Amino acid sequence: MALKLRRLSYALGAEVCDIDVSKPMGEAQFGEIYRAFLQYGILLFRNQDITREEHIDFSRRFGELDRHDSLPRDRRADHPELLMVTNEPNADGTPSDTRYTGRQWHSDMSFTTVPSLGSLLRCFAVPEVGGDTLFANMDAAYDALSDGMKKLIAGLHGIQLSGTRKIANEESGVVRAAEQRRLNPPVAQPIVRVHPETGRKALYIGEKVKRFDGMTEEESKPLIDYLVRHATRPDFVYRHQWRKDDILAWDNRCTMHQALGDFDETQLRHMERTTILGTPSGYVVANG
Ligand SMILES: O=C(O)CCC(=O)C(=O)O
Repeated sequence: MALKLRRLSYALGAEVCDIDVSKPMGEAQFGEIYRAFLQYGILLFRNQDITREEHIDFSRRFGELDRHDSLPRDRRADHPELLMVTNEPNADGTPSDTRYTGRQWHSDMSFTTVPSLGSLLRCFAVPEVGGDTLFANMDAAYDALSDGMKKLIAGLHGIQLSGTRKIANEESGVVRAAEQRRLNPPVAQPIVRVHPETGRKALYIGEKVKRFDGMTEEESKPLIDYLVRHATRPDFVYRHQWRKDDILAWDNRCTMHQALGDFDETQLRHMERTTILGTPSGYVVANG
């Protein structure tokens, strides 16, 4: 049966309707899903009241899963393939380490030399209002640049840092950021990347990029800021309003995203993410 798709926005994204991802799925049906994933950059599956194992099994159809060794504090002890994004306090009452995950424009695992192919985020609980996530189409953002700008950025590499969360000022956040940086030395990634499956060029920028390799921060910042601003123009962005049991799958090779803090922090927001391993890219820099 042909896949029933509903577009989410002009910029990117489609909902796959009337599907239960925990049910057995043949190669042909998954092939259709994967083609839609490549075409739309984001796929939404609603009403997926499934187990953690089923989330993991479905994610494995997209590729080999990351066990999150570069983010050991954030993974579930019982399922290392699942990364927590939650404001639920720890058992001892201390605040969750992952409550501010994703509060800056980024593409998953860009700070490693094996950036992610894609991620599947499952929503367990959302606040009454807000807690939305923004996604930007980085193919469209690249295409819209002038030829002059495309030429200027063609050979540039951006140095991506881990542990750069905007809100990490209390002690646990500072300790966490230091650990992250120890585990993940700075990595330079091309500012323009070619999608290994679609062949399309995409901007590979975000708020984890500190400077361009071979340039100072002061020299780099205006262009980094411009490129992030350009890529996140409303024309290129989809804003997702979560419902419980949504699963959103995104292609990290041609999108970036940001979790918003537009909600009452006393209400529970709980997400769990699988991360699909991508192909090697970039190089470690000694003087990040
Ligand atoms: O919680 C969200 O909405 C997004 C989390 C995020 O940025 C991530 O998992 O990479």
